[in-house]
Amino acid sequence: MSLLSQFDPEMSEIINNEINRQRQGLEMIASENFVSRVVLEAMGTPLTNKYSEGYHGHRYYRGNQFIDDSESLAIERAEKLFNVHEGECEPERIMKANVQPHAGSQANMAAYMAMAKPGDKIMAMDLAHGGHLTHGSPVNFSGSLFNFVHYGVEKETHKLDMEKIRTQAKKEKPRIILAGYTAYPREIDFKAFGEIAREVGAYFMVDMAHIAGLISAGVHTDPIPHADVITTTTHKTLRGPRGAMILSKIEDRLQPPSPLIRGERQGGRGVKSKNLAKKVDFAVFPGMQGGPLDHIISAKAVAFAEALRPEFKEYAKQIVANAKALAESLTKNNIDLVSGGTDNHLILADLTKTGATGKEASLALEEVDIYVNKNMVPYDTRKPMNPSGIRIGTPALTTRGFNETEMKEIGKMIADIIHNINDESIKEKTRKRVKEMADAHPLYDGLVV
Ligand code: DSN
Repeated sequence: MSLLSQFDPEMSEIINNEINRQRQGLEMIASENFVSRVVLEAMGTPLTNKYSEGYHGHRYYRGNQFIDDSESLAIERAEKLFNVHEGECEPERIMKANVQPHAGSQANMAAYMAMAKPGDKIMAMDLAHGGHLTHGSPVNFSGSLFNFVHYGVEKETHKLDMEKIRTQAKKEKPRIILAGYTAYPREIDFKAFGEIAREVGAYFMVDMAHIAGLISAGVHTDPIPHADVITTTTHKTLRGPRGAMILSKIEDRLQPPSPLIRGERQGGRGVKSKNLAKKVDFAVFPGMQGGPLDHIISAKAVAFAEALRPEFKEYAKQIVANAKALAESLTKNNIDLVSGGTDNHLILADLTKTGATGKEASLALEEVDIYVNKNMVPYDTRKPMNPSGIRIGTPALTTRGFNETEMKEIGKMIADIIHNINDESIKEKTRKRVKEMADAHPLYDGLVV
């Protein structure tokens, strides 16, 4: 029996229930994944006990010699993984990692604060077209503090038209142009974005949270040469612990007049240098966060070590191969896909023609232990809480070892449920098959807490 189950059987039972839910179902939420046992182990250590505000060699509290080692190792591995360097190398790859952000939202907030001041204009993708809450939604800090203008995908193709984005950027003259999305199934042209940003005198920021693992493995175009600041969560395709990190160019192309960074709100203290990475560091701490989550930072380092191994490249390739197989099967089974398919790890299905809404479909799929999320589709006529689409992803099942043949079968099962949303016999049959498939790919074998 674990110590936890002896001390707190009530919580132990809840956690074990969740572990079993993850084991027994098909996890197809595009932003979710399963960390390895070694990452799990690293997350649960006494490193959680330490306060370590500041950075290596500049901490506010004593006793941080090993925390310095852990954070430095995480930074070193992050920089190796994305092939960036703090010193001598091609200028477009001179970047520095900050591994302290607790989550993607904090990473984005710090990035905005490092490059802009409240009220400045930021141009990003519309949430309804695949953007993120922190990309300027009015209900989020980003939309309240900054003046966001949004671009979207084309009505016919559901793809980005870079010429239209160029025209809009020239008209809007934003301080930051942001690319990187939560529900865009296509390759992003980072080079074109970078050129546009330079043409209009804007910073180019990338939020690569969804595709970081694909980028690190060379399965998606690399934003590094083009972007000034890149944020990412660490728990999606990167398959690390829940958290985030930021890669920042050391050279600040535009030297922004940010009051926070200039220190006007910090009693005259702050970062006045032309070093953008230092401004980002300052925006994370003390700008945004207090003590870093040191146990999570150590687990990020472990996950980066895993992602540096050759098998991770195979994993990333398989994520995309699985998504393509799934897309093909859904299409064959009369489910419309936004943009007609996928280049990455996710698929956005437009269910309008099926008669089911995204909410109904996600609930029906949950009944058979397949987990997806309801999602707006571009130009959706429905509301966010009951939109027309669902988003489906392959990173988690690929971690469990699912292949293209199984993805094709899963595509048919998903389509059958959606086309027969109230048919209990189909649900019963599907539930059984889901269990067989899940059992064939054991997860956290033997783990009980
Ligand atoms: N919630 C994440 C997603 O599902 O895309 C983004 O933060």
